[in-house]
Amino acid sequence: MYKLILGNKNYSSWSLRPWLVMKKAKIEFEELVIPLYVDGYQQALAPYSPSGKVPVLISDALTIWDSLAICEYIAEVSPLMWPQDSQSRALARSISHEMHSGFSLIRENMPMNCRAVGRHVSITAPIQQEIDRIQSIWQNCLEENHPGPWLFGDFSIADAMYAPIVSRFNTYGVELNQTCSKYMQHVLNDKHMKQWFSAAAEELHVIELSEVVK
Ligand SMILES: N[C@@H](CCC(=O)N[C@@H](CS)C(=O)NCC(=O)O)C(=O)O
Repeated sequence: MYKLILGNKNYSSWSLRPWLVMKKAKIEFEELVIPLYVDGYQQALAPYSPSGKVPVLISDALTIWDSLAICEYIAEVSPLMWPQDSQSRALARSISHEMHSGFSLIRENMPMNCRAVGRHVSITAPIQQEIDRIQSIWQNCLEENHPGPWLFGDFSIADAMYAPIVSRFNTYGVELNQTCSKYMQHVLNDKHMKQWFSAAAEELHVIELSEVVK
């Protein structure tokens, strides 16, 4: 049995990614949510997480940390989680790694806050550049893999990597072109995303830093 250690569903964007991949791969797992940035959270994480961060996947003697490493492990168990064609797979990996290692301004200035809508932050030119880059990534994938509905036709890890961005764009009312808005709506209406959002809405913890509007 797998056990996935997560942060608050409302705020933990890294946790959402492997959770969604495991749901789509139809893998059964137990969840443990450890509320972050409350007294004692580091001690609560310590027995599970070698890095002191979430997410972590535990299976018997195996411990895997870091969102993308967990997604890659799931793709070994369930190969349909990456596109089947090698060129598409390479592109899906490129955009997933670009997400994993980049977009620091969006991350910093537009924290994921699943239950919040109608929030506003000032979109500086460098933030807009990151938004434009994401829009162009989505646009290229969606045109290439028309009619979708996911970035590569069927769901892949790339969609999971960008799912928290969809949530952020929804929270902060980021306007996108028609193709990308349609993709956003598809992700927001996905049954597993809705499950995550419902659980996030029921959480009581508030991380003040993620509630600040700049
Ligand atoms: N590169 C890591 C980032 C993990 C990460 O930063 N997780 C945050 C929550 S979203 C965390 O555990 N924060 C707690 C802390 O830094 O003390 C991944 O992809 O999993």
